Amino acid sequence: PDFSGTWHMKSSQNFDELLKALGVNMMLRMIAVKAASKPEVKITQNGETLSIRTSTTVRTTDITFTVGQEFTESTVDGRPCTSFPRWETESKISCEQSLQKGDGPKTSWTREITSDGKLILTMRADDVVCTRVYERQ
Ligand code: R13
Repeated sequence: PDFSGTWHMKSSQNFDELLKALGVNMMLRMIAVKAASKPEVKITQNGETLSIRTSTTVRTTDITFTVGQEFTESTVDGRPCTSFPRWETESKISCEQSLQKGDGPKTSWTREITSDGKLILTMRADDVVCTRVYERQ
């Protein structure tokens, strides 16, 4: 599928719980949750290579990866990790993360294009799942 486009978030569940599971303190969680309620996501895709820019007022992240190849990124709480994205289905990328240093909850994300053209992002930390639904601008 085609992930490319400028995406706006329509709903978010459990983002605060996710940060809590990652051990982020209440003050930083409040700042992060507020900023993450109005993100802008820009994706460009070339075959199996995706670049994703996720912008908020307090934090912008850029990742570029090719499905099937390891890359370095950060967990949502900002810890460097090695990530391995793979196709879980024809329209869903599933990415396991492993921390470069230290221990923490097991983290991963998925990004999926639904048949009605929405982008669904999930982020996990152990058994906590945050689900965010995006629509094209
Ligand atoms: C600030 C510092 C404290 C930590 C943090 C974590 C996440 C975020 C901000 C911060 C934000 C994340 C947004 C994620 C989105 C994901 C998506 C705990 C490191 C800077 C407060 C804002 C938008 O939908 O793809």
